Amino acid sequence: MITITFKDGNEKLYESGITVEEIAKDLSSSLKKNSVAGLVNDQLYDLNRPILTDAQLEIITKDHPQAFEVLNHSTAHLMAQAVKRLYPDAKFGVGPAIKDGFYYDIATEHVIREEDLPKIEQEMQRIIKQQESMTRFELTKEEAREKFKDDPYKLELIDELDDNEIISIYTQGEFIDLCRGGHVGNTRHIKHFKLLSIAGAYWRGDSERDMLQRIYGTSWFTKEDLAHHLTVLKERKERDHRKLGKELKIFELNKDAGQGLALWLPNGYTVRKVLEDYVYKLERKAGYYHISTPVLGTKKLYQISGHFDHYQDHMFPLMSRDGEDFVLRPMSCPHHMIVYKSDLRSYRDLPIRYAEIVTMHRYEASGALTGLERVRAMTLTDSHIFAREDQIKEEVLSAYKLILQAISDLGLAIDYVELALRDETKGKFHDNDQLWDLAERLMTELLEEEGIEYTAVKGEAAFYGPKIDIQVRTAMDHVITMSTVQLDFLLPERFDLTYIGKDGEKHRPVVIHRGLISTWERLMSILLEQYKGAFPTWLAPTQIKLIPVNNASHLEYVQRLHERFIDEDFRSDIDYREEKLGYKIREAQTQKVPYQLVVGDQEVTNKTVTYRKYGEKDQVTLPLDAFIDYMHDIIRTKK
Ligand code: TSB
Ligand code: ZN
Repeated sequence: MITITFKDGNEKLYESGITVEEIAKDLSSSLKKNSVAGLVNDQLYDLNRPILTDAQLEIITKDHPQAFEVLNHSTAHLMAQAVKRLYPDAKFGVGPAIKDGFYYDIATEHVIREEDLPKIEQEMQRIIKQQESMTRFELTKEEAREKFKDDPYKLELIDELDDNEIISIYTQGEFIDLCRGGHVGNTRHIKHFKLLSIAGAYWRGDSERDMLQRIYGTSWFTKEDLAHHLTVLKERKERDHRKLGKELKIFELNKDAGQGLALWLPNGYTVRKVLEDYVYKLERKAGYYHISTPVLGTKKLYQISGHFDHYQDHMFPLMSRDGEDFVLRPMSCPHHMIVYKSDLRSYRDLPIRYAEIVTMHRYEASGALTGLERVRAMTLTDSHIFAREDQIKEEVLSAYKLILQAISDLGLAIDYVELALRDETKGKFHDNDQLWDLAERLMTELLEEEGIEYTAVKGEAAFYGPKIDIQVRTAMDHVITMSTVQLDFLLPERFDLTYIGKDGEKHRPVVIHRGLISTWERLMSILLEQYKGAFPTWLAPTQIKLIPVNNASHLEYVQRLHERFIDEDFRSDIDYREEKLGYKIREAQTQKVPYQLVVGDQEVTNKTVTYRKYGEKDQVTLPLDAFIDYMHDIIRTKK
């Protein structure tokens, strides 16, 4: 007999070899129905794994935080068995549970396509009906090597384990798999699942190694939960900027042009241009001066700054000409330091705020590239502010406030503010402890004093200093940085920046790096997702779409309206095509044009305008001048 101690301290005697499922059944029938696995002495146990010694037991029920993981991991095994039945040559990499689901990496000659997924699901259903027990066996490393001798991936995993480690394998009908465990014990417990997609994945994430086929799926305890999750996924897809960017003809990504090198189409470029004009005015009002510096710089420049030592992983390789080495810049800071040094500075000149729309290039791993969200060529609304020490807090704060202003003008929602600090155990940060302590203290104090809520995260700082980052959540549920203010004592030292103080002596300024509203690329991805492609009028690529009911009789008036609108600086377009009226209206709708103006006899006779706003049913008729005033108001107030 063994003693089982429960979480609440109660004890009970059982026959050795009893399973979690049997204990659950003994306690109550509802507990049995809801049990998924067990924690035996804090170790995850399958429902059907025998308990052999005295132990502490917590039964994992469906509402336990670990239950979803156990279910999804079990479903991954189920899928692997089905795949192996359909494609007998299949070998398997890893198959973990992930957030909201699971995947399994598969090597087979058969190229798995979307159309194959229902077939695999059917086979999974068959295995569920067969009620295959998922049974655990423990082997020595030698025995495990023998069992998996035809499977190079599993052999590699086995070889990495300690020599005297006990290795567990699971059988499930004819299928065996290497696994630590934590399963639902029998395939009949798996009920509500769906296979979602297929992607390529390198074995061990290494691009030098085999490319496997990864099938993603998701598994839930109830039909309703599964249905709800599938709706969420569908909505996410609808909001995904990659899909919207294509439909609205905003940007193009093309293998031959280069991965992560986005091409801006007329609609995208128009929005970008409006944003650029907006940022220019905003910055001029806030005391910034604009400069322009090249995308190429010498290696030496980036050695002085420290980018070469701390940031090389993110840089494209060197280019050489006439015995000189060049880099494509990953940041503009070094150039801006040189601009500061182009003149003698006095304490009265500070702060100096240089702003630039900076095109820069970063090497990002190909697996990390995501539409416009993470690219390799990007253009940042950048600034470097040179200030005296006594001006630091004021300048960081006003940069932060300007960012909030821009975010509010753009109508964007932020997720949270992050204070990104260094991790002193990692080599990617500069190593002057004193400067780090000072910079981190100042940034923390400022956030506290201003009552700004923030989350501090170690290891996310820039190599030169701490950052205040404004984080946004994407349709794919990634958290990315939109805006940033960074405090830097390092670059002023490395470039030996000085100003003449009141005392006539040389002093060192500090540098504040500021990214206002990210790169145009990332900002566009955020705008597309947050507005679901329906830009507010002031940003919309086309603000007014003129649709003549009948080209022969209405085109002349339409043409006059169009010219008037252009004179008023509205972005107007005419749909001249000999298509059905309904078709043209529908297309203006799918292009999410904010104002659709259908022009017929009434409008021509009365010199009026009849518009329908995107997303609204009703039409409104106004005299032309009233409509123009109305549009100016909408655009000026950024409604
Ligand atoms: C603010 N030197 C500073 C600058 O002065 C700097 O470059 N900071 S940064 O590294 O944090 O980048 C600034 C912003 O660029 C980020 O906050 C992010 O919004 C955007 N960004 C960074 N990497 C990418 C990328 N791969 N694709 C698109 N945008 C990016
Ligand atoms: Zn910078």
